[in-house]
Amino acid sequence: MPLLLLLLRVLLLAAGLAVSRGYPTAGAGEGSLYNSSMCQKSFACGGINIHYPFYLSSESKVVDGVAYSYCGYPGMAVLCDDSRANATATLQLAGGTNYTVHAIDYDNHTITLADADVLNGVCPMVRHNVNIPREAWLNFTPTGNSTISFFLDCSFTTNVTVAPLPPPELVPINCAGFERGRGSSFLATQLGAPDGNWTRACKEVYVAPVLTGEWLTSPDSRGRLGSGGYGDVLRRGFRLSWDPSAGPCFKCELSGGRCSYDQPGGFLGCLCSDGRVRNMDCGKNFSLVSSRTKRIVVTFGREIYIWLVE
Ligand SMILES: *[C@@H]1O[C@H](CO)[C@@H](O)[C@H](O)[C@H]1NC(C)=O
Ligand SMILES: *[C@@H]1O[C@H](CO)[C@@H](O)[C@H](O)[C@H]1NC(C)=O
Ligand SMILES: *[C@@H]1O[C@H](CO)[C@@H](O)[C@H](O)[C@H]1NC(C)=O
Ligand SMILES: *[C@@H]1O[C@H](CO)[C@@H](O)[C@H](O)[C@H]1NC(C)=O
Ligand SMILES: *[C@@H]1O[C@H](CO)[C@@H](O)[C@H](O)[C@H]1NC(C)=O
Ligand SMILES: *[C@@H]1O[C@H](CO)[C@@H](O)[C@H](O)[C@H]1NC(C)=O
Ligand SMILES: *[C@@H]1O[C@H](CO)[C@@H](O)[C@H](O)[C@H]1NC(C)=O
Ligand SMILES: CC(=O)N[C@H]1CO[C@H](CO)[C@@H](O)[C@@H]1O
Repeated sequence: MPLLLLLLRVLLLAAGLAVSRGYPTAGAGEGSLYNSSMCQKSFACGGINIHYPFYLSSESKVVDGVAYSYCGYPGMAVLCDDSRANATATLQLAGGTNYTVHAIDYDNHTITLADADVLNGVCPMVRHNVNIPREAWLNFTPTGNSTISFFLDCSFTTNVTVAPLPPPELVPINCAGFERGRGSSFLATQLGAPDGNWTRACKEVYVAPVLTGEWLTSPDSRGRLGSGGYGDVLRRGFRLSWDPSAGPCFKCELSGGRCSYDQPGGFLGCLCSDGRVRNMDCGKNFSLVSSRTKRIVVTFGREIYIWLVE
């Protein structure tokens, strides 16, 4: 047993040396302490499990002297309104527009969102485009996305110089209670999303991202789009994805750390499990996995060492 302990102590010392040797020219913030409670929280909100790289928007802390910093990726702050009977997880996109979080798939790095404005009513009004803030680490998924375009308050004339007549693929929105100005309103799915000068006849044009699916393509569903079917499609939401291997975060996370960013999206450092902030990564970490009478198993970063003891 004493031999075992001695071996361990030597190993730990070696690990300490290896880690400290990795940072001979530490930057200003290297090794400063952070409040480790900011990374540990996983919380349930509206049935959604929210954790890194998402974070509660109210959970900012001072990291490396920078206030309002987060443990998570830029633009992935979740507002949890738990004052209501049913808590709702909300993600804000550009312009402070609110999107209700339907699901987060941490394995596939996708989040499904729906415009909070369209959740109620058979024929909801679309009031804006979806704009992802430039600093946010979110993007439309390369597959499975589509769009519905809305052409609101249109007044067509027969004078083609003013605006030519609309293409026949346009679907009139004929919901009772769908009021937008004096003109008529239309929608078009991506398959037939026509572009052209005729849109000048419409006061407002918005494009809403949606998930692809048979609800867009089957003749039955398409027939119902204009009389409220579009509301069902919008409520299913749309999907955004993030790329965890992008940017400085990749090395940090590989070493077991969590990335910290400031409010405008600047990388602050790697938050390590020892409670310290590092510039790039946490170095190779060292942990004793098991020690039996004749065997010591140790992981050192992603390497595994097994010692057999006499
Ligand atoms: C860390 O943050 C938690 C939660 O906000 C707070 O209760 C605690 O006092 C903080 N610890 C330090 C050392 O600032
Ligand atoms: C809360 O949500 C559940 C499931 O989404 C629903 O069945 C229930 O009616 C909601 N309760 C309130 C008070 O909105
Ligand atoms: C988004 O939700 C927040 C919190 O509920 C609210 O304060 C804000 O006004 C909403 N933004 C818009 C554009 O409706
Ligand atoms: C998500 O990933 C799992 C494997 O981790 C895969 O089976 C599944 O099809 C993926 N789902 C989507 C929607 O891509
Ligand atoms: C069509 O509109 C243009 C521009 O407003 C106008 O100059 C022209 O006289 C109109 N043509 C007809 C046939 O009304
Ligand atoms: C749209 O109108 C502009 C002039 O306002 C014209 O130059 C252009 O050719 C028109 N485009 C189409 C597709 O009709
Ligand atoms: C050590 O590194 C491994 C993989 O590199 C990681 O999964 C683990 O969380 C890290 N442990 C600590 C305590 O940082
Ligand atoms: C906005 C966006 O990323 N759209 C993509 C949706 O998916 C198709 C392929 O299915 C891509 O071509 C688009 O670029």
